[in-house]
Amino acid sequence: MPCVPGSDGPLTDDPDKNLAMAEEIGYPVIIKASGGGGGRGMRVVHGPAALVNAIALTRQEAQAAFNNSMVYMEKFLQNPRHIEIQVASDGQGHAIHLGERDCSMQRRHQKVLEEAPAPGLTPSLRQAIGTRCVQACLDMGYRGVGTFEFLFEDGHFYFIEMNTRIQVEHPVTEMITGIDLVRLQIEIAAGKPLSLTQDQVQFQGHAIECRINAENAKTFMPSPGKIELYHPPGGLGVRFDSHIYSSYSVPPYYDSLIGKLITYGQTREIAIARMRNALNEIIIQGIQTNIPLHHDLLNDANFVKGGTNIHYLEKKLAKE
Ligand code: MV4
Repeated sequence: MPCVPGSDGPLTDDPDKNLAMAEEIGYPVIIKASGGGGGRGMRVVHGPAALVNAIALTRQEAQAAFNNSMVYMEKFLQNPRHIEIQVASDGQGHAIHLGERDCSMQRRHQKVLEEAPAPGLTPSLRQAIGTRCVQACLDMGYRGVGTFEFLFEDGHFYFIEMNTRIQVEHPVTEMITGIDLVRLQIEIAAGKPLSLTQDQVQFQGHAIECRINAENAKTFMPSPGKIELYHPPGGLGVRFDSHIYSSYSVPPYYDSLIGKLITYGQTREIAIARMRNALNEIIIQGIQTNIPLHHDLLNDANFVKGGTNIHYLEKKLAKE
C-alpha cells in the first residue's frame, strides 16, 4: 500500500532520533495519534524547534483521549485531495473494488459534498489503486464492505486510514456502478460468498451527493425544530435519501444531517445541472438548512472545473 513518507511504526521517546527522522522526511511533518482518526489527535510541525514538544503534547492528548499514547510521524502534504476507494470482501478469498469517491469538499473534517468518479482520475490510476486495495483485503482476510482513505497529490495516492463500515457517501458509488452496497454488506455478513466478480463492476456516468444539514448556511450553527413544509425533488437521475416529512421535528441531540441529495448523469456537467435543478425544487420550511451553501457551491467556477483540494471550502468561506 502506498503510504505517506514517515516513521516505520510508532515513535520512540528518543529526541535525537525523532529530530533526525523529521530532517530526513523533510518539514513540515505531521504527528498523528495511532488511536486517532477523522481529524482527531494530529499536530503539524513546521521546523525542528517545535518537534520534540509537539510529540510530547500529541502523546499526552492521545493518552487522555484514546487511552493509547502511540504516535507516528508523516510528511505533511500541503494541498491534497481526499479520495477514497470502496471495497467489498467476503473473507473467503474474494474481493472487489467499486472505484473511488472524491470527498475533498469538507469543512472541519465534515464532508459537505462528494462525487464519483473523482474529476481527472485516469482509468489506469483507478485500476492500479483499486487493485492494491483488493489485494490488501485478501491479505487481511477482510470481511465486509469498507473504504480505503487516501490523500491524493500530484498524481500519487497516499494511504491514511480505513473505514470498516458503510459510509454516508456510499450512494454516489451505487449510482455509477448500479450496485446496492447495503445489500452487498448484508450478504457478506450472512456468510455468502461475493456474488460479483471485478469484471462485473462497470463504471458509468457521474454522481454527486449534497449533504443536507439542519444548520445555518453561513454560521453552520445547528437548526433543529419542526419542518413545517417539505417537498422533495424528483425526476430522472435524482435521488433523495431522507427520513423527513412535513411536520417532522429534527431533534437537537444528533448530527445535523437530515438528507442526502444525489444526482446522476452520463456526464459530470449533467449531474451538476440536475443538482442545480433539484436544489431549486426541494422545499424545507420551518428550519434552516445548508441548501443555500450547496447552491453557491454548484455555481462556483472552481467546483465546476473540478479537482479542488481539502482546503478549498474553508478558504472560500474565509473570503466571504
Ligand atoms: C494528513 C494531511 C496532510 N498530510 N496527513 C485529517 C483527518 C485524518 N483522516 C487525516 N487528515 C489529514 N492527514 C498528512 N500526512 C491532511 C489531513 C487533513 C484532511 C484529510 C482528509 C480530509 C480533510 C482533511 C482536512 C484537514 C487535514
